[in-house]
Amino acid sequence: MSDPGGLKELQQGFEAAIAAADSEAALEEVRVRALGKKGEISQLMKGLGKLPPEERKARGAALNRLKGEIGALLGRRKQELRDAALEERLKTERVDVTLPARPEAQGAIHPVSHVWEEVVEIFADLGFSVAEGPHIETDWYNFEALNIPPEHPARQEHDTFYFHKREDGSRRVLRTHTSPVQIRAMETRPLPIRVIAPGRTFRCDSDQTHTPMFHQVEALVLDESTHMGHLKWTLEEFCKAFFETDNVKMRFRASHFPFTEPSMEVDINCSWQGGQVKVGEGDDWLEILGSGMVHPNVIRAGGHDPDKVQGFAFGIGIDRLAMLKYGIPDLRAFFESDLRWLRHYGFRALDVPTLAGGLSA
Ligand code: 2U9
Repeated sequence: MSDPGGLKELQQGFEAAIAAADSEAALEEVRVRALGKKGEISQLMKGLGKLPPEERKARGAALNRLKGEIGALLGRRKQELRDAALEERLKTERVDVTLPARPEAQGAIHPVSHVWEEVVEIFADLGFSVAEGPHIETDWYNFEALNIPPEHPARQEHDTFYFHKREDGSRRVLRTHTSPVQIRAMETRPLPIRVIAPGRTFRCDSDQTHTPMFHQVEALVLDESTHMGHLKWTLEEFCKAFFETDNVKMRFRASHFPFTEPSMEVDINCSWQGGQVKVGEGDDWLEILGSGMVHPNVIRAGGHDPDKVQGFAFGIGIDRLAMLKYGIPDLRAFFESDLRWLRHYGFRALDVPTLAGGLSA
């Protein structure tokens, strides 16, 4: 084939330069020299217009072919250089996945979060699902539906945080217990209902054993035939699993709550040695929760017929459970965000409680 205007030589020159380019930057220089706006091939193409028509066609076709071939070569070489660079990085940046975790990882899971997860794990195993609701509640969900009318003495005991009155005279509250969540579950879920509601609760109270924000888990079981035997069994299973002992003894004491009838407070046996409480041994008693059969008025408020359905409920303080299980003496330290405290009482991020792996392991 003829080589009008020495294109072959030009092509060979660029081919050599492409092959010799040992970095993407060097290759880019070659591309600019050949195909850039002022590059040699571009310049030749610009000169086509000055040629007589009979030469222009053949020359144009040859230049186009050259442009295509050089472009393809540049592309291939670019990929080669990239592959080689990646290969080099993979060789030098190898990670040894068997190395221990870096020592500077210092986060810790708060004991309340850990106990929260333990409790959820235990009740999930017993067939309960988790229900959630808003922290800001109406008077209806926080009080009225729970059989606590406006003048009821329990309103005082709840030390409620109130919001400003609205135009219609109503005022919202920060929920004083998680019970409104169960009312909402009764309104929306089909029977049988088996839910727990773990969450933050708020009361205007602060001393050695009370903080304005604290954590509760409450439970509700509702269907046509649930009775107090089911309640006792559920609580026994919970205590055995949570305190990781089969020996725990329970004592039910008659009590009073507006939302349950009959109502019982539950104590477990414990011993005190050197100021430390041990659950499941000894003859002392420790109150850990309140419970009862759901009051007919509450069943009605939740949209059900108390002549047809019945059930039980109970409430436990999560912060108190954490203190008992992990020997933490002062409740107020829970919410002071002191890193030294958290390092001492916190859990490692990978110690997720599971029943199979041991809850507190
Ligand atoms: C519905 C019906 C009944 C929830 C209950 C208790 C007893 C109770 C306290 C324990 C420790 C709160 O954190 S604590 O101070 N709770 O004693 N709670 S029965 O009863 C309900 C809730 C919702 C619809």
